[in-house]
Amino acid sequence: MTYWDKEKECMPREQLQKLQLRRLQETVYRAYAFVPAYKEKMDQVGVKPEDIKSIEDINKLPFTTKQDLRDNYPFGLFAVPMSDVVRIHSSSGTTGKPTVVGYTSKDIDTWAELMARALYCAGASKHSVVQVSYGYGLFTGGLGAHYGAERVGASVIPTSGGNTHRQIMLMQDFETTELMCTPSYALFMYEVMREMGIDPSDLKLRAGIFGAEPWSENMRREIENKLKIDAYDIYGLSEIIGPGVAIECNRKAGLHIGEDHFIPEIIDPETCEVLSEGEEGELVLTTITKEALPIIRYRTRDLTTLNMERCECGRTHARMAKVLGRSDDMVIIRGVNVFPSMVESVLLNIPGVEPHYLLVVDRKGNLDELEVHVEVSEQVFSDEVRKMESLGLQISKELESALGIAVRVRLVEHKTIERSEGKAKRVIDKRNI
Ligand code: DLL
Repeated sequence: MTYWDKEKECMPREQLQKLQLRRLQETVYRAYAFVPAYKEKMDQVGVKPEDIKSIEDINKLPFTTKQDLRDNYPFGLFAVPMSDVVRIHSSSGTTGKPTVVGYTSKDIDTWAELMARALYCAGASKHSVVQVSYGYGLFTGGLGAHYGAERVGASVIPTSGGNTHRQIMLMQDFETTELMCTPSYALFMYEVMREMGIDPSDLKLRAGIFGAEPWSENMRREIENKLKIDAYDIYGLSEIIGPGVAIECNRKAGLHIGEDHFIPEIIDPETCEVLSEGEEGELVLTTITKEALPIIRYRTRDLTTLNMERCECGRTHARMAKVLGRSDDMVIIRGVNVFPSMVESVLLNIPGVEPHYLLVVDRKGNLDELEVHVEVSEQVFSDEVRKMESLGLQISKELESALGIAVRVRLVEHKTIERSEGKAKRVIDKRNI
C-alpha cells in the first residue's frame, strides 16, 4: 500500500486527536478574535476560547449554517484582511445571494495537498493523465481538482464542463487515464461516446473520481460497467474548502475524511443532539487549519454515518458513508421522506431502464402526488405497448414497495430527460408550499 502522506493518513488516533485539539483551539481563538459574528455567537452561549480544553468540548460551540454566510455576505466571516486573500469562490445557490468563500495562499496550498492526497488515494500518480471536467470558475470543482492533479504530478487536461464531443475527442487523443466530473456527466459522456461510435474499452480510461452530487451504489455499478472503469466517490463543499474533504480508497468502504484538517460530527438534524458512531444523521464539520474562512461546526445538511475504525487500507481517519441525500433535497410526500437516490437505486435494478430520471411532485386538491419520469432504452420504447405497460407497472410496484407511497410512473423516450454537465437536477416540486 502506498500513501501520499503516510504520517498524516495513518496517524494513530490518539496522536491525531492531540493534533486536532491543538488546531481546534487555535482556530477558535482566531475566529473569536477576528470575526465579530463568531464572537457574538460564542458570547451569546457564554463560551470563551479557553473553554475548549478537550476535543469533546467542541460541542460547547455554536453551529454555523449557510444562513450565517448569507447574513455576512460577502466577506463578513473572513478572519484575515482582504490583502491576504488570494482566491474567492462561491456556490451557486438557487435563491438569493451566493455563498462566498475565500482562501489565503496557505489555504490554497492545504487544499491542493488534500486533493493530491485524494487523487493518489484513488490511484492517480505522476504517470496519470487527468481530465478535469468539473466546471472551472466560481464553482470549486474545477480549480480544486486541477491544483491537486498538478501537485500529484499528473498531466492535467483542464477541459472544464461542456462541449462533450470535444471532451471525448481529447480523452481519446490525449489518452486520459482519470476522469473527474459529476457522476451524471460521466453517464452523459458515455452516451455521447456511443453516438460517436467509440467503445470505452478502447480508451485508456482507468478510473473516475466523481462527486458534487449524490449517487447510489447502483449508479456506481452502472458507470463502472458502461465506461469500463473504477469509480471513486469524492466529497466536499465550498464552505469547508471544496472537493477533497473526503475520498474513497480502493476498498470503497466509506470516504476517508481529512481529519488532520477537519473535525467531523454527526447530529440529529431535528434536535441537534450529537449522535454516536454509526448512527445516521447530519454531518457537521469544523475546519481546523483554514486561515481565511475558519468554519466552526458547519451544518452541511448532508446525511451520513461515521466509522472511526482503522480501514483495511491502513488509513486511520474517520470514514463517512456515501452521502445519499441532503436533508433539504428530501421531498416529503404525504408525510413520507423520499430521496431521489432511493428512486435511483430501485430504477437501476430493473433491466431496460436507463439511469436518467426525474421526480415530479405536485399537489392535487389536498393530496401530494409523485410522478417519476423514467427513461427506457430505445429498444424497450419501440416494443409493443403491452410490454411498455407491464414495465411501467413493474417499476411503479417496485418503487411503491421501496418508498411506501403510491407512485405514478411515466416512461419516456431515450434522451428526453435533460442531461447535465454539472450537478443533475432530479426533482421538480410544483407544490406551492
Ligand atoms: O460540490 C464540491 C465538490 C466538487 C465536491 C467536486 C466533489 C467534487 P458545493 O457546490 O458547495 O461544493 O456543494 C456541496 O454537494 O454539501 C453535498 O450536498 C453535495 N456533494 C458534494 N460531493 C458529494 C458526494 C461541491 N460525493 C454539496 N456525494 C454538499 C453526495 C455530494 N453529495
